[in-house]
Amino acid sequence: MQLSPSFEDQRLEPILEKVRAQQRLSPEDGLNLYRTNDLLGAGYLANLVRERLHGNVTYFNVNRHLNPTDVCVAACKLCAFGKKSKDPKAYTMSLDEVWHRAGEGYSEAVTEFHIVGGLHPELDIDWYAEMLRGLKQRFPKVHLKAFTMVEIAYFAKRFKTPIPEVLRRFREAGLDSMPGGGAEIFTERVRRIICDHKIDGSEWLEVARIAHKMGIKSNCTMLYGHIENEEDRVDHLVRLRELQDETSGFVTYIPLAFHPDNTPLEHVARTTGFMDLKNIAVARLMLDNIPHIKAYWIMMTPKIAQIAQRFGADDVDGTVVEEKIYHDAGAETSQGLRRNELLRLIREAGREPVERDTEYNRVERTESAFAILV
Ligand code: V47
Repeated sequence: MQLSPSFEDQRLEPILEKVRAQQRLSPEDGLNLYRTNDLLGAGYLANLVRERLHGNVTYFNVNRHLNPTDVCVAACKLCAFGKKSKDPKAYTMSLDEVWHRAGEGYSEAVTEFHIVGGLHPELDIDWYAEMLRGLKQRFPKVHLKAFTMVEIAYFAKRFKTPIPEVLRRFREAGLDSMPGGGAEIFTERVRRIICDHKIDGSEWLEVARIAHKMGIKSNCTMLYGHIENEEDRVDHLVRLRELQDETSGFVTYIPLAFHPDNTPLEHVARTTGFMDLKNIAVARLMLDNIPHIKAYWIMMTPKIAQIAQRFGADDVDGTVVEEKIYHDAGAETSQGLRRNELLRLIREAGREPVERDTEYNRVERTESAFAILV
């Protein structure tokens, strides 16, 4: 027998009916979910979907972030990471440094390198291909999740090379999949203010479409908690859902909370726990065709990421080791978590931790490999 919850907000009743019947939610349902104060009601609904898809499992991975350069020709108001090349604080690693840095965080345990950087005005396409090739040679078992749609569009323009050709060259050099960054908010009105130097929303989706059609999977994101409204967020989710209907290429969606420190939008208030959990829940309900919803602990804090596992999230990201984009923007979380800390975070939420690789295959650890990690 199914227990019927009593919602504080009657607008959630028809959504419950749709969730039970596994029907697609409308943009209006999305707006009602964003507007309700019945967070527990929204979380209950999202948890129904999450448990239907993933049971009691929460995924995590052992990964390492690499940011080869923070030099960036764009000057997006949302960003505290990118620097002009003349800025004395800017850095660009040599290829040897990238490979060395990858090795520093590497143990037998790492299954993924997550590689993103600024839009550098001078590095050429061979440099990037060589970086991937060198990483693959040195760490053949590690999955290379590299370059956002924004970077790929920039390379295509700067190297006067069509997007499919850029992707083909990178795939040949070792690229396995792509992260979900740079999507921000697709609505032009907002994009013009927070990231007017970036490709527009349709172009972001077009690069994803091309990659997916070439068999390259990716993640997707949305940046919330700045100047966007509920309509902008629903529009963003619906556009991701439409592309996913076409390509099935998105693996995981990650809502990213805006961190204002050290950005020109410093006056914007930080997101609250309520808003963070709401964004997880609405995503799980609206994105019925994207398999995984990630509560990225670096951005949400480990405490909120833990609770998010009961509000629709089935993934908490990974060990990360060294994080720059959020920490430059004032994140107070640590830069990495050890594997046993992730395990505790998940177990104490009453979920079963499953270590995964980037493609969500289970990673089984031998005793000796495990000993390195704890
Ligand atoms: O693209 C930049 C955002 C993204 C700020 O694919 C900011 O598995 C908040 O995309 N405040 C990078 N956000 C992070 C990202 C990501 C993270 C974890 C996993 C995956 C994945 C992807 O962070 C950027 C941009 O959208 N960002 N500046 C800021 N001040």
